[in-house]
Amino acid sequence: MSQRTLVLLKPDAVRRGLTGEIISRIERKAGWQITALELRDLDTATLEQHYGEHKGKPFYEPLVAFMSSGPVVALIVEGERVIEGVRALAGPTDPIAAAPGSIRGDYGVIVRENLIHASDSEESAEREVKIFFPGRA
Ligand code: RTP
Ligand code: MG
Repeated sequence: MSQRTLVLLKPDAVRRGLTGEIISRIERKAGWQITALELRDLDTATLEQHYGEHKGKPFYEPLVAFMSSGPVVALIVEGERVIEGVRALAGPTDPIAAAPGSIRGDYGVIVRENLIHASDSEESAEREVKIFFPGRA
């Protein structure tokens, strides 16, 4: 089933020069297409919308501070089972628990600075595409 997903390469990925490497892994998957790609700074209002489900949790404030600490690369990726697929490429939230070979497992150490966000369901994907690329809604 063809789907679309919203991917963010977080400020740590941009600062460390890992965006090309991460985008390459996504591009190499058969049949997936990057249909939007933009480097941008995120303001607090955008992050409140995006991470609203985590508001009130202890990691929320430091997460918003981290996500506004530098530019991110926002992408829409489309293709077969791409929602589950990009999350599989990313690995679990905690990079130390993520298997080597996954993006977080290969490059991450800190839970917050885990390099990549990818939508976790079709509902999240549609909601997040509207936040980052309103013209594609
Ligand atoms: P994401 O939403 O960024 O794709 O990541 P995820 O689904 O794997 O993780 P989620 O539970 O939605 O958490 C969102 C982001 O918050 C940071 N986080 N820090 N205990 C902590 O310090 C903690 N827990 C989560 C991570 O950056 C995580 O990706
Ligand atoms: Mg999440």
